Amino acid sequence: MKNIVILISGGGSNMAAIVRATERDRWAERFGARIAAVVSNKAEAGGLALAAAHGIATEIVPHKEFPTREAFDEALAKVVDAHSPDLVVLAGFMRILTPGFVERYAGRLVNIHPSLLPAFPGLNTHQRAIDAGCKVAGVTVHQVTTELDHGPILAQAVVPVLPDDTAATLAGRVLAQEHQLYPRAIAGWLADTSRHIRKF
Ligand code: NHR
Ligand code: GAR
Repeated sequence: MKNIVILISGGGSNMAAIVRATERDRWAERFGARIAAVVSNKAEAGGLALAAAHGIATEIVPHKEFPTREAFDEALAKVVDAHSPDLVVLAGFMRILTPGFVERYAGRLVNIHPSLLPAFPGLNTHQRAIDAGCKVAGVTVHQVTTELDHGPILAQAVVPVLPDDTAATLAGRVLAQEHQLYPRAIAGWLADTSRHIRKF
């Protein structure tokens, strides 16, 4: 069985979309894959209850309890490794990861970023797209490398920026696309690796 570990910080709506996709599209049968755990750096993350309700293990590693990023990432890696991950999925995870963490999961660490990368890496993407006068915005699923929001692009979706958009209305339109795109991109990754396993 391929184990997916999802890291969240907040509402977890992308995580919820992935959980729904695993059930609706029978990822266990089709890809031999399951969500092994959902891990949050914030105890109050709304997604934890939903994950638990679906019978998924949940863990909290509160970043504020660690003196350095390295110490936090080491504790996080221990918790993640306890679930033997084949794929680690950042879904609204808000802590920048150290090179040590990224290298440990090289090739099996993905993120969803709410802009059309390479435009607008970092935070506050929707306001920046509006301020730049962009006519389209969107979302990118990419592999995570040590350079923030710069890894190889796996999938993208585009939405229009409308004349009266605020950061909140644009974020909502982008988020609806995220919920379609992220499960599809992960299913694609899973299908790819099963093809390799069959080949060798
Ligand atoms: N880590 C690495 N090494 N590389 C990436 O590409 C990463 C990453 C960790 C998270 C998600 C990313 C996004 O999609 C992500 C990609 C947090 C910040 C940030 O500045 C920036 C980008 C992303 C996530 N975080 C602040 C920090 O000091 C904290 C902000 C907060 O807590 O609200 O870590 O946008
Ligand atoms: C999503 O829009 C995601 O792309 C973005 O935060 C939202 C999380 O929503 N991620 C980042 O900004 C990472 N820095 P969710 O918790 O409901 O999935």
